[in-house]
Amino acid sequence: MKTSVPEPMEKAFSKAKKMVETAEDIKIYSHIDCDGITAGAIISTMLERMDKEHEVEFISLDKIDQLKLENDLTIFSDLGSGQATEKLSTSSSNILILDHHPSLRGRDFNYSNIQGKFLEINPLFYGINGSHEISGGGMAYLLARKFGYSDLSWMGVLSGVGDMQNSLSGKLEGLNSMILQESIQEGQIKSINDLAIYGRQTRPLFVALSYFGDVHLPITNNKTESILLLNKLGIEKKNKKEHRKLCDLSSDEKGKLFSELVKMLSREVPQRYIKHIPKLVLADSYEFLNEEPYTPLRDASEFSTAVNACSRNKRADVALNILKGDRITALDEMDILSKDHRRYLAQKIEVIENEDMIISMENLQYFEGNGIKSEVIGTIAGMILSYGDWKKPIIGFTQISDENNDIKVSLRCSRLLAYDGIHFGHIIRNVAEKVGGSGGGHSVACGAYLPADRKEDFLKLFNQCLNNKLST
Ligand SMILES: [Mn+2]
Repeated sequence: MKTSVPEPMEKAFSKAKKMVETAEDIKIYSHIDCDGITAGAIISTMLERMDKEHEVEFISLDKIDQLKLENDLTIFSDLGSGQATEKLSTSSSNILILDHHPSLRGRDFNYSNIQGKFLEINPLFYGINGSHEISGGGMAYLLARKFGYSDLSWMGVLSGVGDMQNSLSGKLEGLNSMILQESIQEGQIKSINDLAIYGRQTRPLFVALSYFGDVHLPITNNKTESILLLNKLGIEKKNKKEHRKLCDLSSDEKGKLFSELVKMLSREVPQRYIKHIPKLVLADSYEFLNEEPYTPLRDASEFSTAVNACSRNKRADVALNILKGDRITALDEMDILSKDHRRYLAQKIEVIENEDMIISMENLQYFEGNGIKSEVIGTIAGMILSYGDWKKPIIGFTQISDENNDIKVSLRCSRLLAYDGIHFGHIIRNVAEKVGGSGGGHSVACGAYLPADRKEDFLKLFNQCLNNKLST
């Protein structure tokens, strides 16, 4: 795995730098998710420092085909590789793509028919994996770094975490780790090997523990059991009046909790998964030292959730302002959006759970998300997994939007299934294509779009594909 930028890739970034320097005005289209918004923030901050006229717009992938390019330079960030962006080129508008998703063109594409300048930089062209070695924000940072802005590296780290690039190994690897090191050198981040429990800075520990969901444990969705566990280990629940958070624990206390979680997990999982247990419990955490302790901005993983809360409520602008430094107005707005977001998720999950809406098939389980906003169907699938059978993947369905009754599908599963060698991102792509849709994504978190009437076929095929693949 490469932990420095290969020479030919550096050269491509040098060309990109020139394109930026010579452009009069620049438009940035970036993906509307945590990675894409952070990428947009990096590029926008960079251009602002250079006094370059520019505008950032966050879009979803299906909007790209209809774009009309009017600026000297258009930068596609965290998207553009998987779309026919070369068709948008005109003689007066140059295109720069900084993406990490699979490219339709590849490195040897013949650009001779394209009128303007067209430069696509994609890690896959240089043998670098785009799902765990570098994110869209990472690619944006590699450009900013060419201009000497290594203080933007913390956003490169945030985008890697937001894109779940560290989710399987528990740490940032490859070029992500290079970006992390630069950020540590800048004094912006502290990285520690930590317990893999979400909510380090803001959730009372017993609440955080109750969300442990990769494998169903007695503490899962059970705050009483979580409190009992802490009592048993002699871990204080409060500092004076405040509930303690994971970040308050001593390494001795974390050690006790680690051993206990490993013990509990060993009781629950089939033999062939046992060797993977430590990976479920340990992960590096990234703390932003310039942010206030006990706020969601202090921890990379909580920060990325807050950015997602904005984007899923179509308020990417709020997240952008925070990333660019607003800690006053935008922070209040983000707070409200996050609360609304959590409330919305909790309500939907309660309905699914109370009305027994999880339907089990031989190799998978699914639920009908009728009415759930398509932006959050994945988040809900991930949360609902802990109420179902963790040994099978869970699939959620919902309508794409009020105007479009095609189906959005999201799949989530325990990381144990991925450690066991299953890549659901690949499976869902194949199955979706067979029923006239499209799909893809990570091994444990992926999705697809399907024609409105093909849900049953999709389920049947998917279930068949998994025959003999899961441990029971
Ligand atoms: Mn991305």
